[in-house]
Amino acid sequence: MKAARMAVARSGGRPASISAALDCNGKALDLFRPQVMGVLNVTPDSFSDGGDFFMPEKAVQRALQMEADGAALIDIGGESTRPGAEPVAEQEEIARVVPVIEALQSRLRVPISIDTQKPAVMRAAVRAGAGLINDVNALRMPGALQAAAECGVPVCLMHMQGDPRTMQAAPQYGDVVDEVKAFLQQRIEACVQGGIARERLLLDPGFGFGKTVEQNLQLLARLDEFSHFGLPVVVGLSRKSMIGKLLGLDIGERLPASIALAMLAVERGACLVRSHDVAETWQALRMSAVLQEAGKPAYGRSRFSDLEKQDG
Ligand code: 7PM
Repeated sequence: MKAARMAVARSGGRPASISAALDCNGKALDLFRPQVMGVLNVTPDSFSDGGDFFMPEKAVQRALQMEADGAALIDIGGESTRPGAEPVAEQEEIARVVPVIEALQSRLRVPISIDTQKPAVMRAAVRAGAGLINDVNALRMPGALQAAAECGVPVCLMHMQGDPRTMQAAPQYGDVVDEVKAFLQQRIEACVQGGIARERLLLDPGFGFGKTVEQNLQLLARLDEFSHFGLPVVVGLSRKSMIGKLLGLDIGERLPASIALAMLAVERGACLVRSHDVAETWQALRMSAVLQEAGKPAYGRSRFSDLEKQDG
């Protein structure tokens, strides 16, 4: 499947939405309706799973469960990007992710994304079967853009101000939405210049990566503006600290607000939602898809007959 795609449709005053299937190293990522990207941390220090899934076999079981729960993509990360986190050595990161990708590649129908900033990890992961590069650093590490171009898989470009060690110290912007858009525009241009087709790019405003709560809220309130690039918009809001700060909730208490934020993002044009809680998030997004479909002329509905059949 070539990246023949992209009907950017405007309907009924809603933000532009993307209709596309992306070729991820031979596996299709269906973006015809909002989808869930399931988070699989393979770090010993991961904030949300306490390292429970650091054992390869546990990680494999968790990924298969996420696929069964409705994930369209499994995002594997071997380096914590937690604010204040120390970088992980390249060989250590490869040793964490590659065995898990190799074990999963033939057992998963859905593609795997590799959450990394490092060119050597990108190459090793894609060789092992990963089908998408999810880089919170938007391919700014030396050699990363060339590595991604040579890997030939789609790339999610995320905005981050500063680096994970220091980014939450004192984030500063003029207009945060305008600056994040300008950054992504520059990165799109750098990618196209470097041999990555525009059609292979996805965009993410990077909630929580060098942003205050107020700046995160601005980005979500105006998320529809990111659809104007005509590329799929990805969001990661699951369990993030803005929920804790706004509502006074600990990490284990943030699922309802995470689902609400996922829905609000989809309403504003997001088509891929990164989540730790796949079953719950997918249930919510399916309702969004059903309602979206109900607003279309009757002849356009057949595509969603499978959604109706899953009832029960
Ligand atoms: C601590 C704080 C640990 C935050 C991990 C995180 C995103 C991502 C992450 C995102 C994309 C998390 C984050 N967040 N990739 N990777 N977008 N594309 O909440 O927002 O898992 S790490």
